[in-house]
Amino acid sequence: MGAAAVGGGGGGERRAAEAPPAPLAGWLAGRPGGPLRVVVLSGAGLSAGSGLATFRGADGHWQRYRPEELATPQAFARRPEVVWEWYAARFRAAAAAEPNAGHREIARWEGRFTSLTVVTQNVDGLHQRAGTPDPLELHGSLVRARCAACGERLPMADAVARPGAPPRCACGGRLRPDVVWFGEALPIDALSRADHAARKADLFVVAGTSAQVFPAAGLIEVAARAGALVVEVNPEATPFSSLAGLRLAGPAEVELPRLGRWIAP
Ligand code: BV8
Ligand code: ZN
Repeated sequence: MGAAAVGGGGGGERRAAEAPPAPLAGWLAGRPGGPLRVVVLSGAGLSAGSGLATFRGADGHWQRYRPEELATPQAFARRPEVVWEWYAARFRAAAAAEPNAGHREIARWEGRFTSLTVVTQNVDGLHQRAGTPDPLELHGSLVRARCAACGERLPMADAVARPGAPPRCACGGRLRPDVVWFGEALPIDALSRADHAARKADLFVVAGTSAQVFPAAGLIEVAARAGALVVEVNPEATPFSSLAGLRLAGPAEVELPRLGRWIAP
């Protein structure tokens, strides 16, 4: 399916009666009052508007560090202090950040559709702080730490307040962020619920992800093959842009509220 690209909504948010772009208008017209199962897949770009660095952008984390240097179990085994300090700094940045208009718009969609499933690769907890009650966190959460030995979980805020880099669990094991590193399995329950929702989706909104990390990115194809209208919200094109029926080529904090005026007025 060819994507219709609709660029930068800057300032457009004040035009109350802006008509939806053709692919969305036709799609909405074909579903008067029908079931609308909506899935949102979010990535680091959604939190860029909250001041948090993305991974692969010009100022992204991976410009300074290679993923395998920091986001793998091997890196933690080799350089636990460096890895811990990197995540502790990211935790502090996330805790100091506020959800933006993109997170808030997704939270506003709760209860507006037959179903809404929010699937995120983000570990920053901003969806929940914006009011989304139960996002499926495919890559875990930076808001929690867990013991690498016994699996005990605790709030990251408590872990970073303890001495040591990394601090130790009562069992003697090292504490680590409760995130999913490269080569580690995703939480099976969250992944299977996300996969199920993608297969059933009528509308699949992909916001702020470069769609390069799997299996999360594969959900876009699952939804498109199952017949969902894919809407991609991202200033840059991605490897999955060709599956999008509609591209909103601007920042999520502008484009998601714009999309919301069409699908959940
Ligand atoms: C696994 C940890 C198996 C937490 C992260 C298939 C093909 C090829 C490779 C694989 C494959 N399947 C699996 C793999 C291997 C690997 C993988 O995907 N490799 C890729 C890189 C080739 N996957 C794994 O290892 C996964 N595990 O498969 O396990 C298994 C099974 C059983 C038993 C054992 C093992 C685990 C993947 C988890 C990786 N964890 N990090 C952390 O530190 O945060 S990945 C990292 O990338 C982040 O966590 C993030 O969540 C994820 C995705 O990044 P994005 O969110 O997309 O961010 P990015 O910077 O890339 O892009 C930002 C985008 O935003 C850009 O497009 C930009 O244009 C846009 N943007 C910017 N500003 C805005 C904006 N958009 C909107 N608005 C704005 N304002
Ligand atoms: Zn322990």
